[in-house]
Amino acid sequence: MSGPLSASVATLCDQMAGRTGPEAGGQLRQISDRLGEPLRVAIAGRLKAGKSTLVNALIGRRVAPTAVGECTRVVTRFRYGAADRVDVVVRDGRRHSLPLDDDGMIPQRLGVPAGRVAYVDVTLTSEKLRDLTVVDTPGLASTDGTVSARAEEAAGVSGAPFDADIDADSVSEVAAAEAVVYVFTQAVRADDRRALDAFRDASARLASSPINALGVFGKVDTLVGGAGDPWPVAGPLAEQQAGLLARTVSDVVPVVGLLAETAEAGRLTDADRAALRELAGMPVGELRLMLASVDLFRSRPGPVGAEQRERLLRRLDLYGIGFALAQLAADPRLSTGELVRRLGEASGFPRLRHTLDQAFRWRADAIKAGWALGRLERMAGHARDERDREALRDAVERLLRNPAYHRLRLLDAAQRVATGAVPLPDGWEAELTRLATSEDPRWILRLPQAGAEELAAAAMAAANRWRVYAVAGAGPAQSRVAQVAHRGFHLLAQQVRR
Ligand SMILES: Nc1nc2c(ncn2[C@@H]2O[C@H](COP(=O)(O)OP(=O)(O)OP(=O)(O)O)[C@@H](O)[C@H]2O)c(=O)[nH]1
Ligand SMILES: [Mg+2]
Repeated sequence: MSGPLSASVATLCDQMAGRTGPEAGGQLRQISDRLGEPLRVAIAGRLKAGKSTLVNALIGRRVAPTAVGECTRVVTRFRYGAADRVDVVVRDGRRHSLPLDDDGMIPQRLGVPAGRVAYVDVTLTSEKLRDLTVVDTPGLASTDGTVSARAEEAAGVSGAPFDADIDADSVSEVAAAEAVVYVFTQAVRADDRRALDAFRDASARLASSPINALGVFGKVDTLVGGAGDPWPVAGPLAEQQAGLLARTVSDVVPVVGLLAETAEAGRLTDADRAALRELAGMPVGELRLMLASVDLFRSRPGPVGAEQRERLLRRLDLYGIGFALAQLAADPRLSTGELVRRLGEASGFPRLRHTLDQAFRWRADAIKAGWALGRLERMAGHARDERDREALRDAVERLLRNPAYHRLRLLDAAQRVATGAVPLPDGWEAELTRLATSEDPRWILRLPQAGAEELAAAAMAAANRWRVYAVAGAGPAQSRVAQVAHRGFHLLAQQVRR
């Protein structure tokens, strides 16, 4: 399922692999294999931020342990496969296979001390993984915790905010991700920002930037007390956070991860619905008391037993329970399926999914092709055999002459602008970002109704503006960016005329 850019780089790698020496050939085949895989997204964030819960929601199955007291200690990769299977990859490269446990989850005991595990490789038959590989990571330590010197050396980074016992193999497994979702709760703190910066340095294949990083404001249901509606607070807060993090993430999406997991993984049963229905029949004043706190929910007299109440708390927490009760009070005949659908909507997850699709999956092709070209360029510089080096250099140059590859240059330019490395006036920056991150000319040019002729004219006008800016505008860095944008709009004009 790879896009046109990665496909042509893969073809190139395969062709070259037949012509170069065995060492370069092996590396080329590795790059090519990797290009055929789905985009990898790493989920990062502080301890107990709700990362694994979100991973389960993305997979659509509850496979990653999230219970109280169970923290993720090793990097875990979830990818699509023909059968469910858990492979523990040990630091020496050996693999031990394990079955999922009785609940269909990764067993807590891996049979190998966590310190010897490089990462856990989980393949699942989940359809949702067909075009997205998800990497769950251990919680980031506060900024004083750093990777061991050995790990830093291996990953070529320093000051990455992992716990000291995270080893080099885990770090490089995270570093293999092309995109990052950073989960935080409450307001972003200064050390969150440092942690995210360091994580991106350790992880992003492209230079780190808003192009391949997304923020998730998690557990928003805990922002307000009891079963109160968090959204009036969560929305504006997330927007503020997005402003603060504009140079780091493309957007900040608020979610109730727990509800997303429950809805996406189908964890609510008819029996749960029946229990909720009974609770919904209680006198309003009594219900209000019950939903005021977790302790009160457990201890107030009422129709549903203690065990069932715990079940509901674990799946919905107070906001979810209150939301479900309100739905059932308004329509007592609501089916379990419809209730789950509404809970999913209330979790904010659909927006996260949509943003992931927009922001990452569409860019996946360019992100991966860019990564592969970077690898090829490095090989062209370092391959042992002189002839291999030359052949690789030629091949990369030929590829880059293809107009389609201009998108990589655009993405690179947009990234430098988005991170603040090359400052541009606001309007110009926004226009460049639209051009680099979309293929919809109407959206790029902000002419939703326009026909081909009008779009072509607007693209040419934009191309000219950028050319003028490149010549007369600002410093040399801006000028280089402007030239890339100029050519991009020129190509866009040709594309809409065709
Ligand atoms: N109320 C509420 N609880 C949540 C939410 N998301 C996760 N939790 C709970 O928070 C606890 C921690 O969640 P995890 O998903 O394990 O967090 P994590 O970031 O993976 O934790 P570590 O791997 O230990 O760093 C679990 O008990 C979850 O059920 C949420 O949106 N709302
Ligand atoms: Mg976890």
